Amino acid sequence: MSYVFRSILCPYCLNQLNKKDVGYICPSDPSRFLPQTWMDNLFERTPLCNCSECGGRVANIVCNKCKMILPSGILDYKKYMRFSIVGVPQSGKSNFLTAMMYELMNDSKVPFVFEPISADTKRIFQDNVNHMYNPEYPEPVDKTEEHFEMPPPQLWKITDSRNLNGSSRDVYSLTYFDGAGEDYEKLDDRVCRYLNGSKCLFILFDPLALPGVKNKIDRHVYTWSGGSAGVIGQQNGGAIVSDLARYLRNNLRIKENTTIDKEVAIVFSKIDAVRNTFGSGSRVLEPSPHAAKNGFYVPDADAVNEEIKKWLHDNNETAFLNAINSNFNTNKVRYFGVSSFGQPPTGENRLAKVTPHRVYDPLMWMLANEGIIPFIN
Ligand SMILES: Nc1nc2c(ncn2[C@@H]2O[C@H](COP(=O)(O)OP(=O)(O)OP(=O)(O)O)[C@@H](O)[C@H]2O)c(=O)[nH]1
Ligand SMILES: [Mg+2]
Ligand SMILES: [Zn+2]
Ligand SMILES: [Zn+2]
Repeated sequence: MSYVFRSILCPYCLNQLNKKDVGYICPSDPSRFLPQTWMDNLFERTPLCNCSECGGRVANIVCNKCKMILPSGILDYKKYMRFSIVGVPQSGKSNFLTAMMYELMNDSKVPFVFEPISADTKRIFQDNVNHMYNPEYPEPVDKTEEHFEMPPPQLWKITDSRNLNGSSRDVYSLTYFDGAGEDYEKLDDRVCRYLNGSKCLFILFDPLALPGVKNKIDRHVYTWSGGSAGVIGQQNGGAIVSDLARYLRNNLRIKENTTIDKEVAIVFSKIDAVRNTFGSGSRVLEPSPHAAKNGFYVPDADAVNEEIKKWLHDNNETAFLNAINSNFNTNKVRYFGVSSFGQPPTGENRLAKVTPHRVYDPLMWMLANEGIIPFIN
């Protein structure tokens, strides 16, 4: 397929790659570099390898900056999306990402096909799904190991299946990292590029870490939901936000007196465990309407946003709200409430059948911000 070379994003090192930053190698012998012929150049196409083993196979594409082999379709993607997910240890990141991707892949109302495109992504995702969605013995996914460097990026391909009559489909890539909470204390070049290049930040907060909420929760539910494992059990909500904001500022190289000007989804995880702290008629506890509405349904999102702010206020977490307001551009902040399991664990490392709740709302918001799905009013 021919294409006009646009700058692409290396999903591994997260550098923006121009034509000269991309190389072609023999699929059978990675040490053999293949030049583009003048015809390849003219038509902007990937060269073929005519060595005896390959016999005309399409060459592998490599990133000249990090030397990783890039996904074969990478030059044809329409958009390279990244979101960053941050959250202290045990806030629920890994279970949330697993539930989000699994539900997106399996909900017939979602008009996109999601596929993992690297061996690491497939392995990690499958392993997590085998835990959470195990028909006999569902259990939470394991705690993420702390990494000496960055964790491997999780790479997904998203194919838009709405344009069924057309011959070509829009294809996007989505990259995120699921680090251990402890990784987020480090400064690293790649983390900087990753955070800087993300238009959208997902910040996961564990409602059980909020002093105003935690005393209202059944002790078993609290313990089985990782409530006592969090290292920040003693901090108040405002301090948790300030710590995260400091980490983001350092990595984004933003001064202390400027707000963090990105779209920020403030996502409260584990909503199942704090159900009883929401009033009757709660919108947060209602199922997500977005997929059925074929877009991001703003009236619902606004109601959820307001309800969570009020809930924080009613639970003496005004300091949390103030810390968000003083660190972020409030016009770009939205509050979400999700549950990866749908109901609290039934024992230590023991789940009932998982029925995730609203897990893909933040991603729907991001897709709307990217212009891929519409905002519906
Ligand atoms: N009740 C309830 N508990 C949850 C939910 N999601 C996660 N948990 C619990 O929260 C704890 C932490 O979940 P993880 O997803 O591993 O959290 P993490 O942020 O990835 O943690 P690190 O890998 O240590 O950074 C586990 O004990 C989970 O069982 C949820 O939706 N509801
Ligand atoms: Mg984790
Ligand atoms: Zn690279
Ligand atoms: Zn070859």
